[in-house]
Amino acid sequence: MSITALVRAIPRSYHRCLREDEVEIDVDRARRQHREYVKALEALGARVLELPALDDDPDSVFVEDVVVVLDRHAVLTRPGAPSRRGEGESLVPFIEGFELVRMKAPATLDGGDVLRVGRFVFVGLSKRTNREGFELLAEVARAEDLEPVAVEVRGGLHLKSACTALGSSVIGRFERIDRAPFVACDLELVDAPEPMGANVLDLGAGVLVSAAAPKTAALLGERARIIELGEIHKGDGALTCMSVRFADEVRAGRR
Ligand code: CIR
Repeated sequence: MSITALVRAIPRSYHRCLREDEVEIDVDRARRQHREYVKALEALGARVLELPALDDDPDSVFVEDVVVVLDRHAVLTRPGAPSRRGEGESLVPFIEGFELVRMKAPATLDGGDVLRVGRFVFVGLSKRTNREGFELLAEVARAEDLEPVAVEVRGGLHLKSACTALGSSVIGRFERIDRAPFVACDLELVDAPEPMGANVLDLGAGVLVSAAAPKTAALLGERARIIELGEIHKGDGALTCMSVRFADEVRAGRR
């Protein structure tokens, strides 16, 4: 199974991105880290489509938040942060094989709150994703015979700041989210030994792990591919948020 990954280059304005801590960001270093991320995706067999930077949208490298791709549908989200609502439209040509759904107000949802594991679609109710956003995505998921599950996110930015897929299991920090919704779906849970270990990117051929999560890398052993993401973490980003991945390359745009 080949994977297509849409990514978007770091914009010149990245140092002005939304973030919890006003730490200074080195845009050139962020660009180097982004290039390493792209190389790592390719090394694990992904076909990477790199979209041009949107220099006026400081958060636009975090492409996962603006579109959610299921098996047949792509949902263009209405991000929780108003400043991010112009990022999605230019992605449309790249997902042209999917049935497009545009999320409308009052719904808000960030793709960082959507975790697909098998036929389950977990959706975090967070600072960025509201109940209406969940309901809209749930309707689309049900149309594909997938099972939507709402999960309260008690801390941090997104659901996937707290947990991500590891094969058919879920690895996470379960002080920020309840285990119960995952246990009810019979999923195996793995405790991430450190906060940055909650967001890994499993591409089957290997698992990308942040250099800020050495214990998690050790736990995963030979499957781990460690990459440096310091400037990305400063922008409250992690591994999953910098790409939108889907399995069927026939559906990817041709531009
Ligand atoms: C934001 O606050 O929207 C960005 N600075 C970070 C978004 C990270 N996205 C993600 O983890 N899915």
